[in-house]
Amino acid sequence: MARIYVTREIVGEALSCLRALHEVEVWPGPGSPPRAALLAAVADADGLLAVLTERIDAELIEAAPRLRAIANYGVGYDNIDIEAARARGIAVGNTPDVLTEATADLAFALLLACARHLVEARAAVAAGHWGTWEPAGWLGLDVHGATLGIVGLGRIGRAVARRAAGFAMTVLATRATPLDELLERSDFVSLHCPLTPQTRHLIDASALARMKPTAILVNTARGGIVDQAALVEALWAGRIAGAALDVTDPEPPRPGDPLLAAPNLIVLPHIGSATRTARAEMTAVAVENLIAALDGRPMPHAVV
Ligand code: 8YV
Repeated sequence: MARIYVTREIVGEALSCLRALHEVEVWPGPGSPPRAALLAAVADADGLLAVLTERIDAELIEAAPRLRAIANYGVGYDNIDIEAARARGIAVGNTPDVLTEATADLAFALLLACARHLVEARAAVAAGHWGTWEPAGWLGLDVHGATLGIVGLGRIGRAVARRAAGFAMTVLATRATPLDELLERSDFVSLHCPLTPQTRHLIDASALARMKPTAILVNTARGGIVDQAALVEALWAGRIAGAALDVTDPEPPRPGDPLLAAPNLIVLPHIGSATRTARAEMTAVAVENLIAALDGRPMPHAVV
């Protein structure tokens, strides 16, 4: 029987399968375990089930001499020092596929909401500012027939492209179209690449300057892909028409972060995979990864 530390209460039945086989401790919350508690908890752990808010770095790996398996609860794993895990022979797995459609749904919801001012319009109604029907009120952008640029045509990017086909959109993707050209031609730009040293601040001031002044940026990937200071400036200057972010850097933004005051911006609290089904399936995949690795088998969804 191995000892497994789970850094959050997670949804779904699958955790009971893990409990049947191993000794499982779950951080009770609220929020994530403080760093000191996490370092203490992994000291005698063989397996770790972590979410993106936990920094699994060389220090943590060193503090966990028995650790053999890390199951990340998510498809992105930029919170993990993969090289440090590899050097120690620790298996690392993620939860792809099961959250693809939920995340693509949210990307499209953000695109539509930003294009048609849904958030501001709803707030105006709630505040009693719906005077009368206005011919020139709340004018937004056409989504149907527009050009969508997808940065990162992986599983989620392709799922967004499938939705775009239903709206008769022209889809450009970084696989076939150079980024500069994609930014210049797109009415909507949606980010779906992982956060790596190469993609950090991929969307910086010069990238934003290439976008059409009528264009909208959607980010459901990782906050660090966008240079947020440059985005705030571009929004205030009207260099792009709007942005819709499910992810920020850091998460949440600190109180008083200029991002929160920027115009034509929607910010959501990282809910791309937040459907009951996706989250329960993520639990199942993370548990399968752990059980396999602790049993000496390859993880079904291994990244190391
Ligand atoms: C997860 C995500 O909810 O899968 C990812 O990479 O960003 C989200 O969908 C998150 O990672 C939970 O750890």
